[in-house]
Amino acid sequence: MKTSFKLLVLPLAIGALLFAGCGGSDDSSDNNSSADTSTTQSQPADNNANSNGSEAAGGAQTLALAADPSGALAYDKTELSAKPGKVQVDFTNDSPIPHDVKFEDSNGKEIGGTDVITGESATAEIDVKPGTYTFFCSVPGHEAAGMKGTLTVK
Ligand SMILES: [Cu+2]
Repeated sequence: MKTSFKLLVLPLAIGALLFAGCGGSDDSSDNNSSADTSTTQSQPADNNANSNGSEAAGGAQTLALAADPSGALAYDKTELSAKPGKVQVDFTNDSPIPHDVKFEDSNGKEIGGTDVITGESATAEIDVKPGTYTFFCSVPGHEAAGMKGTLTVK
């Protein structure tokens, strides 16, 4: 009785392990594919990230950056990081001082940025490759006062 019980249980246990393993990998691939198709229109969302708002599917990345809300000439971060590709930067300036954020590549060429805003938010879209970029506020004197930082892409 004991022996036959073990013989019965062991294959079941192995089967359960195999099944769990399959289930795990199925889950992760399900997540990936459902992220691509869950929006009502099953187009790649890269170009529609703006109009569709909250759901950033596929490779869309969003970074958040804010100016010091009390009016200091500073961002809340001096370092940002992203993966290569399109990056949406949500910039918030809740202070009474006008600010923007501009991005430059390592050659000093501007690749994108926001308008100068006061007491509101703005969005910049940039397309980046692996490397180091700088960001700064273009309002005169602000970058020199410390409104600047580094965006690392890898
Ligand atoms: Cu500024």
